[in-house]
Amino acid sequence: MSGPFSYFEGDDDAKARGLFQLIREDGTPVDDAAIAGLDRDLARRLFEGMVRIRVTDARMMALQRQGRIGFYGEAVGQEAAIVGSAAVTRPEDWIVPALREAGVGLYRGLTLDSYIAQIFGNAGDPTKGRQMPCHPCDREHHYVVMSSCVSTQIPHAVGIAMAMQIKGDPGVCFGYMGDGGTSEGDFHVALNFAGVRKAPCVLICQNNQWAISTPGTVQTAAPTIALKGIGYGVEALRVDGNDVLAVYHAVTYAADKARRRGGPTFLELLTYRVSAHSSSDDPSRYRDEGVTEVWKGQRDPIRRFEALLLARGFIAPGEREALAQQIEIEVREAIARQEQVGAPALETLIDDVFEEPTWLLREQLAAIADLPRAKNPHHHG
Ligand SMILES: Cc1ncc(C[n+]2csc(CCOP(=O)(O)OP(=O)(O)O)c2C)c(N)n1
Ligand SMILES: [Mg+2]
Repeated sequence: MSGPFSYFEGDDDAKARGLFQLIREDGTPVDDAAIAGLDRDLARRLFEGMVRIRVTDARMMALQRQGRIGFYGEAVGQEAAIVGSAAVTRPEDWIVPALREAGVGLYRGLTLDSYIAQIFGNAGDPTKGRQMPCHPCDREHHYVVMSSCVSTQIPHAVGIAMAMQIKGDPGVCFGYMGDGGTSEGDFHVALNFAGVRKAPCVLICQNNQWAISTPGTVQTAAPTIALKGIGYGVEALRVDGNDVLAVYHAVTYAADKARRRGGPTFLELLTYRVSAHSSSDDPSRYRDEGVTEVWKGQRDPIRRFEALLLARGFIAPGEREALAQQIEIEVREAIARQEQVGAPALETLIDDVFEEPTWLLREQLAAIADLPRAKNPHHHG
């Protein structure tokens, strides 16, 4: 094999230190032949998925600044890593997200209404208002709610994959993490189990180079995050996470292997957290925002793919703007609907603890029933 795809035939070290890329920063292909067969419908779906995340995030952040929701975490600049991997998943697979993968859920069928209901913590929230905003879940589409504790998602993902293996379930489990997550003990336990048990999982690290205010340079002494997989006998790939086609092909390689029960793969998708960590953060306090501007501008993943699609005639000039406008209408309509929905019924507070609420829970519920309630059920002071 020649061209960029020969990367997959490299030795372990070369794959974990290299950087698989199909589209250059300016939108030109690294190798014309390598993307000659690009499917127009797939390309348009990837593009649409990325624009959807960008528009939704901007709208929700505005809502937070207006005081209408308590908290929000954006994924600006990471859309290629999110959508490029989401597009590989199949309905039978399970997804265990970390902080910034709501776009994977949306791509798989999580509705905007359910996503926004969770952020409001209203009666339509499948988690009954018990989680912070930005913890969506979708049982129907096998999208597990994010566990807030960094890195706990990885043993969850590997454990689900092991269960699928034992039960003879044909799917694959996709587990996500951030660069910060790879410094926690759970990461090492999970990778070890994945390697030993050949768990059918695809473990994806979105290396956005920041863990709140901790930069990648002090996160690890390993030359790359991908290299950490090798010690556990897990094949590791390092990919340009702002190149949606590179992500799509690398994750396809990993998922195909897991579907053949050929073992797990650990992917480092190199990207950048262009936004603040969350609506509670101000990154100008701890980093050079001049660097951010570079990632926000010339390295923007949507701009890069848009240039390629325009050159191929897969989208028309102005189509991105029209698409963004259409999505913004959908998001605004979903917000308008969900903002009207009231808080979850007070009785739901004691659901799901025991099969039948105990006398103690019922007594506590009765004791709080007459207390005044906040108008906005999810307003974090
Ligand atoms: C065990 C644990 N420690 C600390 C935190 C607080 N915290 C939330 S997100 C975060 C950083 C996560 O960084 P990374 O894994 O790189 O993900 P990113 O935010 O960049 O997507 C920290 C320290 C937490 N949620 N859980
Ligand atoms: Mg990070």
